[in-house]
Amino acid sequence: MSKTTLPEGLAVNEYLKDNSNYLRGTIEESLADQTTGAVANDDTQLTKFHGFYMQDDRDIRNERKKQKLEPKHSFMLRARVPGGVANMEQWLAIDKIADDLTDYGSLRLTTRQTFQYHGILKPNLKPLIQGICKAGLDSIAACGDVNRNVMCNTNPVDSRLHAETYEWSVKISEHLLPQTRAYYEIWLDEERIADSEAEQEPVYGKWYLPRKFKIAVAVPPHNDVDISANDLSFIAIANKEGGLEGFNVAVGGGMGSTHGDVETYPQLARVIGFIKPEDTLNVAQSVMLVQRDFGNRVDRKNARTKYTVDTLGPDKFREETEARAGLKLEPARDFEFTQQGDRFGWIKGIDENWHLTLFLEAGRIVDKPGQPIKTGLREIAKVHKGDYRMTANQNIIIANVAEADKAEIEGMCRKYGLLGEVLSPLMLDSIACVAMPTCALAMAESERYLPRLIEKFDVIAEKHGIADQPMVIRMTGCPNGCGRPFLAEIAFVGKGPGKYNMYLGADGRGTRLNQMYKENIGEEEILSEIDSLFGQYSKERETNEGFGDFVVRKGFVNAVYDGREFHA
Ligand code: SRM
Ligand code: SF4
Repeated sequence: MSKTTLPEGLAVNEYLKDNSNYLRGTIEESLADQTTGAVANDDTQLTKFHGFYMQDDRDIRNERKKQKLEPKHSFMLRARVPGGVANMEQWLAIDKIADDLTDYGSLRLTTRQTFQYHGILKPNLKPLIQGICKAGLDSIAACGDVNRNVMCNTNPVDSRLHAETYEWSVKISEHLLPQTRAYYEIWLDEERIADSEAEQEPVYGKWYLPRKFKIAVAVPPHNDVDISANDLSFIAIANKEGGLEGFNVAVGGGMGSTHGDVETYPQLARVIGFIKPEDTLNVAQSVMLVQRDFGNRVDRKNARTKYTVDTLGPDKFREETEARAGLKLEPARDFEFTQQGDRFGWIKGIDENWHLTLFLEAGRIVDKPGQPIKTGLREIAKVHKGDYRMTANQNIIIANVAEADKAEIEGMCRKYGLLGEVLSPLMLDSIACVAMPTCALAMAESERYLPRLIEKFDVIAEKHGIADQPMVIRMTGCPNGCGRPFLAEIAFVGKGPGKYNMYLGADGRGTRLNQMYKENIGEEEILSEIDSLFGQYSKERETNEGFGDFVVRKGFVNAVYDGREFHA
């Protein structure tokens, strides 16, 4: 290990990165240690840059403690799939790896258009990573203080604009990948070929970023990627021919906060200008470098780009971006988002192919009694000639189906319970983060609870005659915000077992934050609040008024357009 050249007083992760020899650390030694299912503490921070986290099964944590056993360690791995597109050969490989190399035997689609495996035992990590790489995927920079999986509007083929923006999301992802060969050496047994800093990390440098960095590309009017949860967003602007004129650039969105700490808050992305398509990579890199250079390296709770933008101010942030990019951003162009979430059912693309968006409960792909969806997606993958597209809302699109194959695909979806039941608008627009039993930070259930809670909301909505009214409802097990709860019309954020803070008032378009309405309530109180609110909404709403707009108009919460007013 080299001696650090960093000043004292920085966040501990800064010294870890500095000493890691470009993300190698002692990961190889940790893997070879057969006395434990864990990896060394410092390595748990570095493995995030390689796409995986150490976890333990929290359902059995106390029982094992009583038996004086170490926690049942296993690993969660997240793949990097820019824009969420997987071909069928890849899907079959992804599916088989879940069966062969994970304890849970499931796949979990995430809120950032990729998938995770849970329950990977240490000896299975290397074969698993080799398996996904063989399928042409990887997990480089899926987590860690680097640019993460780049999101893009799903259904890219429903217009020329979508196809072009998807290409940009892939290029941005490739352009901002860390250059260290650590991943290839440790997991793919490649020779070490570079040594100098310039060779190893020409853009990031030795200390990478102060914190995670997230990018999304969106095509208005659909805000399915929730641009306001991203450090950097590119909002596509169409030219007269329907192609890509360029992008508005938005910076400093994010969700994470800590209960009771008003210094932390979710924030909306701010638009700082417009660029031509050919400047996209340069500007993406330059925004990231402003965050690299100005982001807070002392306090990780204050280190995301949203705080850097708030500290510098959007104008200074733009000037610093322009200085690094060597260009001036043009004035932002007009655009409007009209909806979050996915568009379910069949959509026809410009190339005459069809695309079918399917709802997956909290993104979990596993065979359930009467609903063998994992098997179904596998069997469809064996005959489907197009691809699958993972959405930013934990759902999946069977994309590029020829007219002649449409009936067969739809029949298979019905057979395997992928299309079988009629789902309520509340369920379709819901997101639940993973939370228990794998997430180390969960304070309450989410994935295993929200769908059952929404079934109860459906009964209440029916009673008040508003069962056909869409509403964006999200739940997370803690305030880190993985299910983007602060952009939901109704949100529940875990406070403790069975207890949630309830938030109201986002606009259903992803352009306004919600605000806390009730603190630390359990199911009984939640249902009573929902009953009262739905009752008032059904009687007093204006024509076409969404639920989030209604609760703001009625003064239940404030309209929050700046995260610094979130706690007011
Ligand atoms: Fe997240 C940490 C799961 C999207 C904000 N997130 C975690 C960890 C890794 C917990 C941990 O650090 O030990 C969770 C693993 C749970 C598990 O068992 O799988 C976790 N995050 C997820 C996923 C799987 C949720 C899901 O149900 O789909 C999403 C994976 C996305 C991906 O594929 O890359 C996921 N996380 C998000 C999002 C949503 C987004 O990006 O659109 C956010 C809010 C946006 C943002 O970043 O501001 C988000 N995750 C966080 C944070 C808070 C960051 C902050 O600024 O404070 C943490 C904790 C941290 O970083 O310290 C976190
Ligand atoms: Fe875990 Fe909290 Fe993220 Fe849910 S929001 S997955 S509980 S870190």
